[in-house]
Amino acid sequence: MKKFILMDAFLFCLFSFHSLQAQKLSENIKLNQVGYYTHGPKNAILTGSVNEKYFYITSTNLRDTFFTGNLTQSKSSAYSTTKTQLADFSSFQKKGAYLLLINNLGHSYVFTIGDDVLSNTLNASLKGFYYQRASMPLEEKYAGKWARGAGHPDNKVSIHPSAASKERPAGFITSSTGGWYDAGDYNKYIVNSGITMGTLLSAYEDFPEASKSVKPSIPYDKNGVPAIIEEAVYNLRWMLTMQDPNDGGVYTKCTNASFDGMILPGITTLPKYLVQKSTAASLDFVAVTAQAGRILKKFKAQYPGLADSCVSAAKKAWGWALVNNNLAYDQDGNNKKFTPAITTGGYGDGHFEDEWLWAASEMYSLNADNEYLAIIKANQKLAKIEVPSWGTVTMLAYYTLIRNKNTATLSATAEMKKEVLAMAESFLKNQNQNAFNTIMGQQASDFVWGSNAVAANQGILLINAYLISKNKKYVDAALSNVDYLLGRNATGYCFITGSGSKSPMHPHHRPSIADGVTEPVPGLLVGGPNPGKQDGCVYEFSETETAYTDVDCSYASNEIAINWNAPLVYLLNAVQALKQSAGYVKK
Ligand code: 9MR
Ligand code: 9MR
Repeated sequence: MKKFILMDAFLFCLFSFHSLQAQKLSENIKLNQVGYYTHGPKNAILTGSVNEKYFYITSTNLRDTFFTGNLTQSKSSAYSTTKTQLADFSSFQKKGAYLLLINNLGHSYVFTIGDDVLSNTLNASLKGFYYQRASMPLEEKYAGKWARGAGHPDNKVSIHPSAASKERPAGFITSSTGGWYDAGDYNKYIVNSGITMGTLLSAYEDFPEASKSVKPSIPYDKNGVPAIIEEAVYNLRWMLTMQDPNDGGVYTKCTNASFDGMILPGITTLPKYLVQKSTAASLDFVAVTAQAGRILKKFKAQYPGLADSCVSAAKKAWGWALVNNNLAYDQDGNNKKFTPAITTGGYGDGHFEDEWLWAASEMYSLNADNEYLAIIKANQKLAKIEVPSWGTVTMLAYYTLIRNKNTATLSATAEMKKEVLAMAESFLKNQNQNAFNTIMGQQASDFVWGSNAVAANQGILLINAYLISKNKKYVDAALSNVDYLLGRNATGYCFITGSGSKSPMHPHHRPSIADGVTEPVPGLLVGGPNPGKQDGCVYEFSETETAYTDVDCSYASNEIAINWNAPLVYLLNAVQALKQSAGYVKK
């Protein structure tokens, strides 16, 4: 009898080994390629059609099967011809590395289950900012094979005719050194730095304790300062150079006349300009410097004088904006009047209600003066309520007023809380009708230039809904968008360079293109599916949710940008901070 059982087991092993050997990697299984929390939700998506009822979670050599689950009925996706089936293995809670297998189809990429699965990607995504630093060398000690020279010094930039004033006429030379390169290009834009800095500073403000464990290997100048703050201060110091000390107005950007070629930073010595002051740049500057002033009071010993400088810069820029309250950055208009013509990124925005709201909210949080409250109330009725982007910062005002003790009880804030919860509910309402069961991608309008930042910013909104209500369902929903970014999406890409198994190899990122290193600079979130395809490149797939291509030509789907990485840092940090409260890991 004993012998028979052994024989039986031997034959079974042999049989399953053989059938499994026939299994190959299948790109049709889309899952979070980085990892799932031990006790958290775990979903994968099968795309295409198979005639199978079951899926299996196996060891990485496919020899042991640990879990068997049912595939759900097939669904048609609303934004492509993709058909999907869901594989839910949330009840499988054993730490380790695994594959998901479907007979006669194949297996997924390796994924892990554990208590700290997101921390490497979180560290990498903050380090992505270090790699964007201008005007300082990236030493091998920190940057490894992506080490490089200092890039653009930007210590002699000239005032563009569009920005000329009595004290600083056209051609006046000043310094605007430091800061982060915006994206795949080497220019530095205040409007986009605005939302980026607001988001990073909020990642710290909402979760100060968890932020301390985000520790990428970057040069730490200051003892006891969390890396998020260190990194943000690098860009903050640059932002302060963008203010005209004479009148307080803020230049829109520090830029070449036209984009550099596909070269390493600092190879060209083409002139850089500070271009036209604008209302949006000045108000975004107010918001960031006011928020930084508030936060940096905690770090007065490490950054002597910086908090105070920020507060006075904020007040000065506010004063300028009150006088110049409707001055859009008009690149085309300027190019008709001034030379050289400037053809780099516009970040042009002609609606300032949301910027007034954000700037006033930060100023009021700093100093509860009725002047600011009146502006908050007036603009609250006018500002567009939508997921934040560089041009619509309404929600950044909401988050600030909701977060800060002295503003959380305002009647205006009560309204804002309701609106955040209503938007979160609208996200949750039809989640299970989405073929990928994520919050991202329930509407075609999610798939814009930088759609991955839409996913991350939806996540932030949901985290704020949790902070207001303490209802864990919002964290689960935010986590579905983490899965989206890490591979559970129609393209099957994990959208962060250097993370997961199938991630972008050819981002539109000048250093990555020019450095001769095979792997792109890591920790950078690419733009993602964008059926607009404004770059005119060849896309392998072109449907709404699949319009992404991993070629360096594609700046409309495969560039990277600081305002996309920042919400990624916030979201991953928030989920790490809340993983115990949400029950994803045992205390
Ligand atoms: O490289 C530029 C990228 O950073 C911008 O996002 C994009 C849109 O403004 O433009 C890219 O530059 C391209 C330019 O617009 C047209 N000529 C080719 C340039 C490089 O691909
Ligand atoms: O992210 C920006 C996107 O919303 C705009 O549609 C696009 C075209 O104006 O520009 C994007 O921003 C780019 C900026 O203009 C230049 N640096 C690279 C940015 C990311 O592609």
